[in-house]
Amino acid sequence: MPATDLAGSRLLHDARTLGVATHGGAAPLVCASHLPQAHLLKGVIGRDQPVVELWSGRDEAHDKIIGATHCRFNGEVLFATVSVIVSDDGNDALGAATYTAYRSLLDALQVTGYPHLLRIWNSIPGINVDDGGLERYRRFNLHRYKAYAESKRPTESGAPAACALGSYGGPLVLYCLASKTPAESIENPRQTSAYRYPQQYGPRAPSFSRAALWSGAGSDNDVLFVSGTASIVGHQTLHHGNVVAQAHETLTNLQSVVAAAISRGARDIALLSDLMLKAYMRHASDQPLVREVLAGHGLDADAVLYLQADICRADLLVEIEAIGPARSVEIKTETIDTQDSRSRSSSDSQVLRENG
Ligand code: 3EB
Repeated sequence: MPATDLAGSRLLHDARTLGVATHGGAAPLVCASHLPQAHLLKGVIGRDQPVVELWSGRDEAHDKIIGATHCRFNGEVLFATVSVIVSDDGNDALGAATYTAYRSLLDALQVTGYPHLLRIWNSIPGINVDDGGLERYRRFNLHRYKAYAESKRPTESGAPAACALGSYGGPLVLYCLASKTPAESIENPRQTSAYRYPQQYGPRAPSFSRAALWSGAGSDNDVLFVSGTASIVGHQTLHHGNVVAQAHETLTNLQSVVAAAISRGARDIALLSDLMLKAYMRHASDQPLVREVLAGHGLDADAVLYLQADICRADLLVEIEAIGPARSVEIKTETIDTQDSRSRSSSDSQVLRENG
């Protein structure tokens, strides 16, 4: 089966569309070469079809390829993606790919004039694999830090919201949102800032903020990007082997970081239920349990996108990220039928907020 043909999808051809991330599916979308596409090899749980996560803004966007990075921007925000093949020569190949990808991405943000990284998604093949005595995720942290530092980017407060999940092979894939104006970094009082994790988690602590609160160019555009959040209190993983308890602890952490954002002046956000969630789990068979915990917290469990992926600490079973509400950027997820070359995008699209 060749790549999906979405020629009929109005959204892909709307000039305001910034880019897409495709979850699952054999290949990227063929008829959207103007759009940056992050093709992610994760399992989509509970749906038969791949899911397309589509980002759009309020204004017409234009795309540009700079080195290995494909960008699309609208004067206010930029969506970009870069993929780098991880060679199998065993000689810190993942570290080298991380450095190459980050340098390419950061150079592209500089050249296009959108220097402020707001949110970045990292998809790392074999994230928990031991690579010559050091786990791949720990090698990733070393080289992400190096690229940020050499590009004179913040590695502590001011670093973007992020997540780092495994994939089942394929290249290292990054996709991000960046802007002309900076976001405010938010930390979680229940958790040690990731950039202060002690050495037991690797020689270089991870460079990300627990959340980024961005006000856009206008005065009415608050959007909160909450990083991948897990069952970590202080710097320690809690509830080993217990996915239900990990999901509860994760939600307590999410509530805590959202409360921190509200105390810093986030507008239009009162509760975690105002945000859109994506849940990653190590074992697809845990999804009903995670779903039940979400519903038990009063969240709309049917609206959550559930993906199977390895998580950056081998003892974590679940990780949840959140975003919203947004006026200046909008995210929709659609199920795409790859069996139907005439494009049947289903109607279960989630719209955080209408444009304008
Ligand atoms: C944690 O809290 C879980 O390395 O970019 C979450 C979000 C995690 C982002 C990253 C890692 C990252 O440490 C793992």
